[in-house]
Amino acid sequence: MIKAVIFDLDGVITETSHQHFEAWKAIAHMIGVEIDSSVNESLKGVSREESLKIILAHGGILGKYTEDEMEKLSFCKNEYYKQLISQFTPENVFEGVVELFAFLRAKGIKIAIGSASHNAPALIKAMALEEYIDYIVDPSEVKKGKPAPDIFLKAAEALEVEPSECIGVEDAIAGIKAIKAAGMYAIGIGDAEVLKEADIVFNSIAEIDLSIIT
Ligand code: B16
Ligand code: MG
Repeated sequence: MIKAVIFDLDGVITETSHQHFEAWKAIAHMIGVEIDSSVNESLKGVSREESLKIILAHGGILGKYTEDEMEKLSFCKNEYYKQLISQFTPENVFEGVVELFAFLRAKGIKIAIGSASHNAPALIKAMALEEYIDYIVDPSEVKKGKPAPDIFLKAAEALEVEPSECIGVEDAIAGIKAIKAAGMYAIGIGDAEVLKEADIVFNSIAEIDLSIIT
């Protein structure tokens, strides 16, 4: 019996990958690295620190910067990203999300956010979704990011449910791997070819077949 659904945020509830990309592109350009949308794909679901390392490796300059310098670059990226998402409103919520949340609430199924983003609470608030959410995982409280299962296991623990009683919803390969490693049922949102490790894939959240959940 399903007792909780744990949702990724970026790419599942709203689209922030464009804003993450714009912010990383600007920082990368500043240090002489150009990134395209294929690099952006590899950043989805990956922590800020790991994302910077992927960009530096892409530019062939991994190891050039000290930990301190990398922290400053990540800080600058986040400041720019925060500016870009400062205009987010309930209009930015993907179609079908509010209806799905209301359906889960009515069924007594708990809802958590299992995002790698430290900006998730601010976005949930800006999009007026707080009333539906029982728990938001703080990524700084878990040891390993996606594809490790930690974020999803933390959500299950906080909601006091077993992993086998949870469904995870993700748009990134790293996220699907994390859900499966946590021992949960994985719903992928996006391309079935890309998310082939998911138990089932839908094009969008609005297309989820609710009979899977109940
Ligand atoms: P922040 P998700 C992830 O969110 C993004 O997909 C990824 O691009 C980003 O680097 C990561 O959050 C960390 O975000 O810099 O805001 O802490 O897909 O796990 O919701
Ligand atoms: Mg995502």
